[in-house]
Amino acid sequence: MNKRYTGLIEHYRDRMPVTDGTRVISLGEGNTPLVKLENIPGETGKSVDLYVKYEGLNPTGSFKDRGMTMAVTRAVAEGSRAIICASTGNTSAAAAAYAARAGITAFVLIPEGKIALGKLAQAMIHGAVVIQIRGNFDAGMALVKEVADHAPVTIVNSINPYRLQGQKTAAFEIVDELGAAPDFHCLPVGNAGNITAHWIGYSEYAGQGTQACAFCEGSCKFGGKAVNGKRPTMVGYQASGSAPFMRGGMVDHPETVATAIRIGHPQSWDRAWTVQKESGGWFDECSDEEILAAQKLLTSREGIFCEPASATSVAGALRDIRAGRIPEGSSVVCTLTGHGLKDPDTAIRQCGDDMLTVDAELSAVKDAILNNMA
Ligand code: AN7
Repeated sequence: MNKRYTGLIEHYRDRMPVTDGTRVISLGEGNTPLVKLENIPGETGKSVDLYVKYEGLNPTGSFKDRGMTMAVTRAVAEGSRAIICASTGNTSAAAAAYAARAGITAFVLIPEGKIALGKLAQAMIHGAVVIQIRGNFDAGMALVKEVADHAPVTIVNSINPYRLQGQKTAAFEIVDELGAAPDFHCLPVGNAGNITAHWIGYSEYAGQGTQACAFCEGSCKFGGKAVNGKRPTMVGYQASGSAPFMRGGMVDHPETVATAIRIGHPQSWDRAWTVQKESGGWFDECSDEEILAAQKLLTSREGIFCEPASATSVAGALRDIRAGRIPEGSSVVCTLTGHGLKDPDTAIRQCGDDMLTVDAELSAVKDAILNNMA
């Protein structure tokens, strides 16, 4: 039977916190491609099956749509007229779009001058009330938590537990496609909500509880039957200038070219350590140079354009594959959390003056071609 795909809540309805009458706020999010890399693995000199989950192909261009469809659906069901978030950019883009769809107001707090151009454009064009603060994401997050006690607004940052319930579906999709969880799942880590959500999803599909889940008391509250007992080793990579999980404590002045993960006070700190312990995984860090090199490698060798923060997962995974920490023969999934078009400035800056300008004449264009054949 031909059934239209109408988003992840409908697709995984029996595993989601909705009831029959719930009005679902969806833009058709989820169901993103799991692309097997063909050219990059060979460069490591090791044999691995390396996949990327291309979350940039969600409706607003990042994985945040998975959490936002669930959080906004619940906010509307509970009668909320306004949502609020602090954001490094992608959460604000998703909040703005889903609020527009629902007919409610989105307030977004963003760090002045530190969000990528595409994300700012999204928040503005969808009609969110954009509040730039003279401070970073962590300061914005603290303010959002405070102001929610003084105004009728629902917080849709990932401290809202429904966000992670939406985001857990990315793990379901991977198991549905591969038949079982991969050996390793690598993600970029900022607030650590997404690595937690993936572990919740893998655990639910494995028929196991996890202490990382706000709803889970030994077994999943929304869970249907177990699908496959295998769970992956979870690996989280941070940008070196914003790596509290490597420093063992909060970082007060985070810096990185990957502005999406310019976060020093992760909101899911305890949960992420639980994920690390339960899965037997680890955290590591990548320099800005490694992150940008991985972004360039994915675009130029595989045709896949992700934003810098997303490339952190591949930068880290390639290093751990080369070093053997991820052993040969493993299956590895790296989440590419956001689309490259989110941050055109950084992409163009990466390429320097890699452009030819010639006269509008046949001979000039012909020369440009013949002088530049691979
Ligand atoms: C592309 O938008 O926190 O570890 O405010 O946009 O779940 O925080 C973004 C986070 C990775 C980190 N990749 O995920 C926000 C925000 C991209 C992101 C992360 C973010 P978490």
